[in-house]
Amino acid sequence: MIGILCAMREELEPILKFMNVKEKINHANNIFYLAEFQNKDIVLAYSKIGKVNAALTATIMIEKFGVEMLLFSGVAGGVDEDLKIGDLIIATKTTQHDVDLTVFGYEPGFIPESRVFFECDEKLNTIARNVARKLGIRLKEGIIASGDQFVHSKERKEWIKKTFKASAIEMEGAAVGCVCWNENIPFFMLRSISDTAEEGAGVDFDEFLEESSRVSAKFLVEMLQEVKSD
Ligand code: 3QA
Repeated sequence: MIGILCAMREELEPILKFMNVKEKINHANNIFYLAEFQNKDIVLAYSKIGKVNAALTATIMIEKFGVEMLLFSGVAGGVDEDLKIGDLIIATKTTQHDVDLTVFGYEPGFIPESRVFFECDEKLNTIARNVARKLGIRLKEGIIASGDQFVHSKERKEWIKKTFKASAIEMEGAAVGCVCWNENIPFFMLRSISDTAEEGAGVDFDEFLEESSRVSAKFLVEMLQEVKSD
């Protein structure tokens, strides 16, 4: 079973269009769509916004539905200069930019017995790179930083960029990364840029959420054809 996770309904809908949905299961205020796609069993859901919601849905996918890998698709605020609205990025690793235990001498993002960065699965990232090359699509990669805030200021964005060497910002990736690291499940994170996380990001986000969600969804579905599952 493959798990596909989004944060928002708008991010999941363009993926569901490609799926043959067999059953819908309500659990913990989430809807889990059991689907088939090219003979692969898939469970899909959107978690709602933020790290806590994403961690809950990711955990249920692993513990209740027994997924063997988790793929995330959605939108993000671009940090790298060359990331334009609509561009695609995969995470090499994810981190929580709003974790601050620095007064105790820990580096930003660090939690004792946990870690600052959660690595994404190299095999899945290799599949993504190959699919991008085959289709002639530009696919960036880099660190993606997550926090429970919609970033809309140059100052906060620059701090996150400087502190974590982040290429993009969103609100769920590190939560799913953390759950998958603890559960020892391969994790893949794909995002299409909806805004640049500066002043005006809210307006851009509203304008580009739908289109960028579609870009990410289409790429994920292309990729799914190359993903092997049991
Ligand atoms: C926040 C969404 C959340 O799931 C994280 C979008 C895109 N740009 C970002 C930015 N900072 C942080 N995250 C992001 N997602 C927006 S919800 C708005 C309310 O919508 C990624 C993201 N600059 C209401 C329904 O339309």
